[in-house]
Amino acid sequence: MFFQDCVPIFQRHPANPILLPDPTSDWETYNVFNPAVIYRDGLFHMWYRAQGLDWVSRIGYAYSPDGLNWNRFRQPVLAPQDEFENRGVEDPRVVEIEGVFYMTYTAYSSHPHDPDSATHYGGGILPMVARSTNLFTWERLGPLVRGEDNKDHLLFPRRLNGKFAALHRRWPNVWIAYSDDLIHWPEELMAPIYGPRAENHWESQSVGNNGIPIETPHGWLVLNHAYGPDHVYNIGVILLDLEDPTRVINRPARPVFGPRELWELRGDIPNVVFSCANPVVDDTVYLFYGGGDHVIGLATCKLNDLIDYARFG
Ligand code: BMA
Repeated sequence: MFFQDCVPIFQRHPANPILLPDPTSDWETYNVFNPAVIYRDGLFHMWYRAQGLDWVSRIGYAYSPDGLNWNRFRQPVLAPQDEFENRGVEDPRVVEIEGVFYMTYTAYSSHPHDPDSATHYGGGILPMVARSTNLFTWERLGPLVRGEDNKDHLLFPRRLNGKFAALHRRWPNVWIAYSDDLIHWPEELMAPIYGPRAENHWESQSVGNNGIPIETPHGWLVLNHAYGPDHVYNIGVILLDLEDPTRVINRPARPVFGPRELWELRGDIPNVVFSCANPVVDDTVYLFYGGGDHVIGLATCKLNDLIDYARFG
């Protein structure tokens, strides 16, 4: 097992892990992980993936004044509703655009939607988009694309050249997509941006998106995840052009975060730190992440330190 040296930018919070499974609940009994988090009006809002007695993923909601102490709803806010989601709703990412909240999540089904297309563990996955005006009730708009192995999708926090924009993962590459209505995503507007790098062990096999891109004067700061042949999940950073994110400004060679703590090295899946959220509050980046697909952790850094590494690393 090879643990790549990380650039020491992020600090783990001493209160970690900050959210644990709840043995008194039937739907979040075993694992809580990979949360979306936004900060709004003095509160952190979290939507987290949970697995309970039936091992089907649902999405729970919690809020917190400090990002450490969470008050959670007793029932999930998103649960599978049809055959396309019967194995679960996974890995939410939430963003506010023009006063409306959008969640992207992976719908996981026990049967492939198109038997000739790539599948996921023998089933089908759909990269879904949903909308909410109150944080709790979510209206499904539909998938970004059908009939292929596509997930890790997220929305940019504003329009680019008048259109909604998304990053998605059409394996093995991260792609851009654009839409006028968040329902239709024309194929001719899609383009690959970057993929695994064979020369770096830690990101030689697979890469994917993390949380919502952070807008900076120097470009979109985008955190991502990657693994090599030993399946150790690390977190990297890449800087993309503000108006044309298919233009990579810089992609540093070393990761900024990797599994080290017992609850990151063990858990349901070993050696995993997997993040779907990096909100910025008062110039601090809050990296919320799943540890071992089992619990939720928090690490923070100064935004300027991350920008510097993304630009010059
Ligand atoms: C990815 C996703 C994540 C998970 C990770 C590590 O493919 O399914 O939900 O955290 O694998 O197991």
